[in-house]
Amino acid sequence: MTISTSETLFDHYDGQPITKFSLTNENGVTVSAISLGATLYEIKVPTSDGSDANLVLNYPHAADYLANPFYVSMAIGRTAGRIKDSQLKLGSETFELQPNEGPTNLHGGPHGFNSQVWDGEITTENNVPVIKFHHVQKEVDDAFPGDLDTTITYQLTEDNTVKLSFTATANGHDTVFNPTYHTYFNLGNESDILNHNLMINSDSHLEFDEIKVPTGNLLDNKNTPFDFKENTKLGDAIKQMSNTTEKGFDDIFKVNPADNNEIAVLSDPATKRSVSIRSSRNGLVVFTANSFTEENMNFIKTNGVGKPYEGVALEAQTLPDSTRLPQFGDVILKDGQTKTEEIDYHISF
Ligand code: FUC
Repeated sequence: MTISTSETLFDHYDGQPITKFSLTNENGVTVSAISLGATLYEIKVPTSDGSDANLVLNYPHAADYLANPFYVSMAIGRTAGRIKDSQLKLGSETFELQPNEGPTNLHGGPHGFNSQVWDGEITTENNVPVIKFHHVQKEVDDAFPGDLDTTITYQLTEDNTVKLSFTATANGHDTVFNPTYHTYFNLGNESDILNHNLMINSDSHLEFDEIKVPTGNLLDNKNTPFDFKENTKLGDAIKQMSNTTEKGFDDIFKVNPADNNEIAVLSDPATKRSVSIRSSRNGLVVFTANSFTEENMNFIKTNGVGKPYEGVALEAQTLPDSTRLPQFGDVILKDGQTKTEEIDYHISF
């Protein structure tokens, strides 16, 4: 199996060059990433008319990625999700993080992984070409304890799996590490995902307070619009949420990874394209882009206009704020310790 690679100048951001790196397999599948935010730029698959289709939302310019609060397909860290009152409890200590949503620290705060320009290269790992991004997330920049030496690797396999792996080492203090990708999929040829089907290996989702901070309670999915155990048309489920403020999903599902770590499958019946999401961790955020607006959402897919339900973000992670709510998991990285987390997208078309 041969993987061909390319590296091109994508744009400039803040005076810095932003590079786009690509991997293409012999089936004609391409995955590309840009160094701003280590962002997943595209997953392209061949179409029957001899062209190709991009399965994730993207923008023409680097600045578009930070012009709105939606983290479009960007790397998220040190911690995905919301930390109550921006107070990170770690052992007997409490660290004051930087708030970026009212009192809350969201997705690593204002200086998280997504806001950084990463050092990128195409290199090989076990003789296979990979895209590798490196960045040291500094305590002085994001106020999380300790420095976090972080590498994000993209690999594309011959069976059309995009393998994303995050490896981090804590230096100077114990810290937390719960990365994800904020990937917005739109697998079809339409400008929304209402006709997509979604299956999630989940029996429950998280209860929130009025500012979306988890209370620690789990709510049963059964007999509610949150039941995605069987393949469910997203448009039907979203319609059942029409009397909620959100008018769609912005929710955290507790998931049960299958033997192959599958936690969810998104599919588009019209084009027969699908993605199986694999992760060994216990959480998946589903955000159906309910609050996308026309402004500052310069999507290539819709020629410069954003609209609700244009994509669905599926964010595999450990359930959030788990140093406050230890029943949600353990994302603590001890000083000097190294840990790897993985998310795989297995594509069919
Ligand atoms: C998800 C949501 C948040 C936010 C972000 C863009 O992670 O949980 O509410 O809107 O996406």
